[in-house]
Amino acid sequence: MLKLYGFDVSNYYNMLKLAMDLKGIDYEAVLTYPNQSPEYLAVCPTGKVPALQTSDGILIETNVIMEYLDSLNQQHPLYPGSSYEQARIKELVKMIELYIELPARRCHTEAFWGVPVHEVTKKEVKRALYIGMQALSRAASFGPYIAGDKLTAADIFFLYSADLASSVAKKLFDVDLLDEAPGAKDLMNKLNAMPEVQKVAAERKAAQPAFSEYLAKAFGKK
Ligand SMILES: N[C@@H](CCC(=O)N[C@@H](CS)C(=O)NCC(=O)O)C(=O)O
Repeated sequence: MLKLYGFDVSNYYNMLKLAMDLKGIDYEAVLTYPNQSPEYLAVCPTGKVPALQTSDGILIETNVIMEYLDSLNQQHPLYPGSSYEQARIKELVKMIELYIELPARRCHTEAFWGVPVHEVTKKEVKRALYIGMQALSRAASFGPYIAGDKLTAADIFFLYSADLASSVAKKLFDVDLLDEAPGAKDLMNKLNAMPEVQKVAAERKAAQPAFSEYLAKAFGKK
């Protein structure tokens, strides 16, 4: 059986949990926080999560794992359509990761864990997030989903990346990032109303205390 390494508070991990649920793929969850222990580095070269153990070997990087999962069965295709349409979904996934997820991540410590980030970094991140969300607004359809009328991998990335980035923008800059992309809020609400998404959210909430303990050790505070 597939083994998924990660923890329920991780947004990248939750992307894969949702994908597996939608696609009806069974897996064993292996509770793992990111770490640089020799044991975990032997499994996952970066020490990050998620990582997926398959019968052929390990896979890392969420977008790569998502594409692998989608190749396993025909249930709820996450990259539907022609070669061009599939490439467009991958393009949108990449835009969300590079221009929304990664800039916001630079401010996670201050937004979520009370560990301050340099003012220059915050200034850069604020600008990058505006530009990133506006770029996504131009590239995406929001009709109602990111790539059109079907829920695809791009929506899963949007759900878990734009959500965290919006929290960062609200907490640190007091702005509503989703206002930069008409249709984004409606889509977020639509996705959050899905029972599969609510299940992931409930498990995330339940896992928060254990994650806080982990952070307390990692950063020396709660
Ligand atoms: N590019 C990786 C990023 C994964 C990632 O950053 N995961 C976080 C947890 S949500 C992590 O492991 N952080 C610890 C670290 O960066 O060392 C992916 O797509 O899977």
